[in-house]
Amino acid sequence: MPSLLLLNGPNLNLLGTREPGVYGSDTLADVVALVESTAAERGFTVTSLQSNHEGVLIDAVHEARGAASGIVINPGGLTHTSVALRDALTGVALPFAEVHISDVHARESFRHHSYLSDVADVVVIGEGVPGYARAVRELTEAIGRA
Ligand code: CA2
Repeated sequence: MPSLLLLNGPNLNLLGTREPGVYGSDTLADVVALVESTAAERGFTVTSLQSNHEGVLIDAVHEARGAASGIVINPGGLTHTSVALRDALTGVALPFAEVHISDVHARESFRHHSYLSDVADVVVIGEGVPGYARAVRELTEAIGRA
């Protein structure tokens, strides 16, 4: 069965514990369950990783080559800083979806730029945790068309 890699970046392990006004009350476990069930409807399995470390996320992107058909990633704050994560994603040339729970464009100006969006196949911003399900649906559609 084809598979997706779900990556969540720094601080997303805190989901559901703080800042419910910004990120809602769902936990990271809820995110993983939603992505797994949405992917299963499309015939995909999911491997999931959350890390607070840029290099761990980059290694996971590299290891996805040959193992996954696509990547769903919420890079957290690395969205706004990491050329290295962008290079990893373009380097493996797997289709990927960038997800942000909050509406980054309605927040501080330093959150308005993403190093990933212009090379992402799918971008979902500001739809809360349900945005991960849309990302899976659109990414699996794109993989099916490729
Ligand atoms: O909206 C998103 O999903 C973000 O990627 C979340 C990042 C933030 O740096 C981006 O600008 C937008 C932060 C993730 C931190 O998540 C927390 C969740 C609950 C409590 C504290 C942090």
